[in-house]
Amino acid sequence: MLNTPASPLKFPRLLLTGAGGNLGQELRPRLKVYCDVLRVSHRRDLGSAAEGEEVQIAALEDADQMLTLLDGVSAVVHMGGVSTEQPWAPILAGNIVGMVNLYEAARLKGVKRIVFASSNHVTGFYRQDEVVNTRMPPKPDGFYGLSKAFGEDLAQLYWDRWGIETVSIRIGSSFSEPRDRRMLATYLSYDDLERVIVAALTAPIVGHTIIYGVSDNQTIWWDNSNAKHIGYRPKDSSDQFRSAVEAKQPVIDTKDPAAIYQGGAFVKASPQG
Ligand code: 15L
Repeated sequence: MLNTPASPLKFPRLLLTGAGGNLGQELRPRLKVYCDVLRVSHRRDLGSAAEGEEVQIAALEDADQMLTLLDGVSAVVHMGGVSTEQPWAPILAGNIVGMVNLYEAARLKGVKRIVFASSNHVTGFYRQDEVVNTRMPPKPDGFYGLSKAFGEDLAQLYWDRWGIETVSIRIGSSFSEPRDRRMLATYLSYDDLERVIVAALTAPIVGHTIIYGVSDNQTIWWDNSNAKHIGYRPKDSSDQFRSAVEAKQPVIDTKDPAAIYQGGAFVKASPQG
């Protein structure tokens, strides 16, 4: 966790969706410092509220629950929804219907800033020998990446039409450490995850901005130069893990699609589970 003093911009009530997921659990204690009240939500029980928290159970595909969830909220960090390749039905419910419900609720309740956990899998079918910037067309590597591309387009629509601002963060691989050779390029430390989210929440003007959530790794496939106005400066890197990862995985099969494309194993995952 960052040793951050009180944020210059403190939200009266910040909503964190998907608070029970892997990254949601990591962010829950970290985001508290940036708001007076942190409302945490998930589709299942989250336990009792800590000091300064409100716990609210809500399913993304339930429009009424989402409307209640957004009531009185100043900004949203949307980590909810399906976060891996899965059959179409759960992706449709969580990432398509759920996104529409979230943005409709934001419009009806007057919420003006959303930070959307998009994914690098929006561009997973670019090759690992290409550097992709945020204005290049999407090349999703499965239903999951496709649903995140939809989420970004939806965010653009709600900005153009209703002035709701979004930063879509195409998160790389946010774990405690990189797990394989691919993640040496895609790694996002938890502290840098917090940094990019806080920058996205607090940048004064964002419209709809797309940014890759990635640490300052030696090898990198993503160019964030179109998103410099967000003010995100990664401070961590996968480099300290490089020799251990390379020793664990000394050989790469360069004919394997997982080694050719940026999405890694996602490009081969069966959408039917
Ligand atoms: C993602 O979008 C997933 O949510 C996460 O589980 C990782 O697999 C990550 O991408 C990745 O690309 O490593």
